[in-house]
Amino acid sequence: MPANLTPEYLEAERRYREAKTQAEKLACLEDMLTVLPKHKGTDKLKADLRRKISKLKTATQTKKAAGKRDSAFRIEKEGAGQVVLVGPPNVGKSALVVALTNASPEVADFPHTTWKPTPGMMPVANIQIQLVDTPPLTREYVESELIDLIRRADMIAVVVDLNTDPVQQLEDTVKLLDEYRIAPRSFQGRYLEQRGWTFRPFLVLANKCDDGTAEEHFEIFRELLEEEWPVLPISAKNGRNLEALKEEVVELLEIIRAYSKAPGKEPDLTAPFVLRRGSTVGDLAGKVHKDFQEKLKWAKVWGSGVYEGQMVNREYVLHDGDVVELHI
Ligand SMILES: Nc1nc2c(ncn2[C@@H]2O[C@H](COP(=O)(O)OP(=O)(O)OP(=O)(O)O)[C@@H](O)[C@H]2O)c(=O)[nH]1
Ligand SMILES: [Mg+2]
Repeated sequence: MPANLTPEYLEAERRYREAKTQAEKLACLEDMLTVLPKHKGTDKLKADLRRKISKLKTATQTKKAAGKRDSAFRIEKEGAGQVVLVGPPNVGKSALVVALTNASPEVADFPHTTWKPTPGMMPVANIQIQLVDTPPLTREYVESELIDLIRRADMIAVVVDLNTDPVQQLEDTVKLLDEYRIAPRSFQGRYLEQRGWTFRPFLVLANKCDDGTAEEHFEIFRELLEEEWPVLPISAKNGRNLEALKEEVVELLEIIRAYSKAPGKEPDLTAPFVLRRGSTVGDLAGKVHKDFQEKLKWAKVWGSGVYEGQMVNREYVLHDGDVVELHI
């Protein structure tokens, strides 16, 4: 064994020896390679690690192709929208899912804790939004199924750790996604050729903003950002800004809620119909009942921009909170 191996390396090696699955082994080997001191004495070891990594990757990829159909990475969408949490290892993605939903993925103080995605439902007022915890996204090993999962989501929340070079973490994540043709919705205009690209709203979550020192780190982070990101300083640990996070998610998903009511009855305000911003009375009718969309003649609306019970046609564009009485 070459001299000068650091405690981090030895710790990663210990985890490698204890790893049970191939995916775990692979991640440990990658960690070992990352923390391996770079000097002449470690060249042979480095080559050895690379060889092991490449062998394991081939093995896992062949296995994956065989069992693709019911993969853990196919998460059925539920609720008003699906938000996938992505980012480098150990930034607190799982901790956030624990803090915001009913799910309980494992949280631990070392990288590569999460191996498979876990969905959980986040209540926001009277609707539910699905959050999906994912394994870390790193350049060393990109799982194609993870990329597919991210591509299918309605929104991408990039989580970074304010205490460990968040600017670099954000840039690396965005760049990596860009290489797989996944980009922020706000960048759409910059791409001349848009075929094959997936544009989604991105939200940057600067996690571990627990106290005043972290707050200062956040201010520096924000100043160093080259893009105008929607960004929030948050703490999965003490709950800081988690309510603001929910509001921002609803805003970026462009969700509105509308309620249907029968003539002479009160609407059920606990059971909204979830629509995208810009949706019309006709769209709502389609959600209420397939027949309604075709047969709809007119509607009465209570809400913003109209007088109480104003008569409107199917083209009327709804606002968040509108109550609608459909007439066929
Ligand atoms: N101080 C502080 N620690 C946090 C916060 N959120 C998470 N942590 C800690 O950070 C460590 C990593 O948290 P995880 O939730 O496992 O991180 P992850 O991003 O899911 O990590 P991987 O699954 O490896 O990608 C744990 O020790 C957490 O307790 C936070 O807001 N503040
Ligand atoms: Mg995790």
